[in-house]
Amino acid sequence: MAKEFNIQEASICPSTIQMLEKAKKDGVSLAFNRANDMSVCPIGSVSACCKNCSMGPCRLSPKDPYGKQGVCGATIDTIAARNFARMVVAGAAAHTDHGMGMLDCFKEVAHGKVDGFRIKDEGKLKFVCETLDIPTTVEVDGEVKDRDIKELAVELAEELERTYTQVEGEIPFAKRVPEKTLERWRELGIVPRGAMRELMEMMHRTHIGVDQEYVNISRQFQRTALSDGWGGSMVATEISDILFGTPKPIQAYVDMGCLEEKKVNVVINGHEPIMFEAMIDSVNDPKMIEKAKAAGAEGLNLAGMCCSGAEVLSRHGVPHAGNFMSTEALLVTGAVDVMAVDVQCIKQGLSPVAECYGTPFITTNYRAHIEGATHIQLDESNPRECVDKIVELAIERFKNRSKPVEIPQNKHIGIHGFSHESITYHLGGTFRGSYVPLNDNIINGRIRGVAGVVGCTNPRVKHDWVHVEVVKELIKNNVLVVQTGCSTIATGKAGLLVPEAAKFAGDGLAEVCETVGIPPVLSVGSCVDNSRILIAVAEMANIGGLGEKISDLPVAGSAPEWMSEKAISIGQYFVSSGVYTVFGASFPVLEGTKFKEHLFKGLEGEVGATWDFAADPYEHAAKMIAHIDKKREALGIHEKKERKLFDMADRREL
Ligand code: NFS
Repeated sequence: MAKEFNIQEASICPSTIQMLEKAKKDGVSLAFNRANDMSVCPIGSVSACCKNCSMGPCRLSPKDPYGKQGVCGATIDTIAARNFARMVVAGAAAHTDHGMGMLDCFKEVAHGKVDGFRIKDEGKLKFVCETLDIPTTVEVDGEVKDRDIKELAVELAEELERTYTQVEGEIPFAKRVPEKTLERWRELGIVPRGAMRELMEMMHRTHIGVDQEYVNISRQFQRTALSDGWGGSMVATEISDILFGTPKPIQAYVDMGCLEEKKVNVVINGHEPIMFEAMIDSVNDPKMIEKAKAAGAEGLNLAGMCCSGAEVLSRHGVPHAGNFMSTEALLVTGAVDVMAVDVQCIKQGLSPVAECYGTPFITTNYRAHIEGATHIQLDESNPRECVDKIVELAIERFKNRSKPVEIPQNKHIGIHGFSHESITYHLGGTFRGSYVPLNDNIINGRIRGVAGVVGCTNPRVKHDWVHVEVVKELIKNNVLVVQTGCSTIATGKAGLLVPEAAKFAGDGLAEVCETVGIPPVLSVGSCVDNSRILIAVAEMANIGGLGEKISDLPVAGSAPEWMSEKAISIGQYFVSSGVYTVFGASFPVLEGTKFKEHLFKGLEGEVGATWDFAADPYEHAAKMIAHIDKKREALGIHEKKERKLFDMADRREL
């Protein structure tokens, strides 16, 4: 019999709760209800089963993990390490395929084959070229001239393609890894070659009868995860910046109150920015606005969800309607006139919910069809054709709205769009833009350390609550927080992304925030933009004063409500880069096994950082703070030193 479901305990998001109540009245079931009705498998949840061949599937006993082996003789450590490795592969593949898609689009743009897009940020193009030793100037008759932008773009695309395809040698962005960290990776043999090779080799090694020693398996899944963080994800971020503009701090709204009853509401959910960027053009096209008005609407209203939404929220300030666990709930408003999706984190459950509320549900990417959805393929050389059709369907639905509309009236302003470049500017000013002031404030103790809090939401925990409590604890203890994806939306709804949130911060962090005018929690974009956090920590290590390796820094990572395989890949590339990382919700490896011990302790001896786990948000934050303090002590900066804090006026004077 199904367990009773307590809606009030499911989330701290008032909009999501309101829509769960409405869904109940409407007789509609959402992922929250399905999670309540489905018990977690006690064997699968700790990775004590293997279905890699047909001699099984084999189930070991979580109570006595070494009491039994699989039919082939595989031990719990081999089985759990192989399962973990395959999670890394799936997550890394998602990010690298996304990055490769962006690169394909960039190549077409560079060769002038796409009408809809152009190189928007030439400065960023040059910057990326410079970091990869691609010359941006040329000497002609003794005179130094800038190289042609198109020529640079073609050369950069060719260089970045190695991130995926190269058979031997280090991926291009390995050049951005601090020297001492890179040296360690070389000693361990985990500097990634092309992602395709790493993913292929990892799948091979987890096949029945190949790699059956968990430490050796873990070397390859570290290499695979690094090919995501410093490879596929980083390419996705950098190319998106070049094509669509590098984010700068911008005010924008989050939450379901972004929907407007009298306008045609177009909602985009997914991950790649290409369709979303074309949609921005479409909803701003006077012809399309006219069509909406002719249908009786006041205009067109565009909102994002999940990571697609987080990316354009950061880049352009497009309102964001909710994170992963609010996607079905948003449809329950009856106000969504179309939901268009591309790839990743798109629940199949959206399809029947959309049908209940008469909302056209449109897939646009050949990789991701969904039963019950209408597929309109996006052609990158002419993206407007697809998105204009989607807007027309939305206008049609608006005209014939037959379901009652109930929009939760909640929306929250916040500052989004902190990129590595804008953090440099904000903390250092244009005149001496660098991470020196950040490092200085860490050394003098005003800022205790930096934490990246990222990742999904998950119906197995109280939605948004763990994110918000972890972040509040961190800032209260003077830890500056940087955020991406669903986590940013949770804290945005809690009002933590405004400078006034400094009142929740400890004295030192509050003073820095007030002086430079930033919130204590910085929103840096989508999940692939976790690469921005890697670039930031690399820069902190390179600037000096806080050790030489990333693992020397007083920093920590966290995914409090993770659920996807991408989160495991992200966690692993954070750890292998040298960032101690705590996961919440659950951890997919059995307690008391040698493999778990390796992830939680053994990796310290390899890469200087480990995984950790705490479901309780306060314990979770306490572990991160304790780690930051341990690093401060090792650096000899645990005693507070007074230093002059430079404000804008001081900087001008300088
Ligand atoms: Ni990332 Fe999880 Fe998905 Fe984005 Fe949200 S669920 S790992 S945060 S939308 S990718």
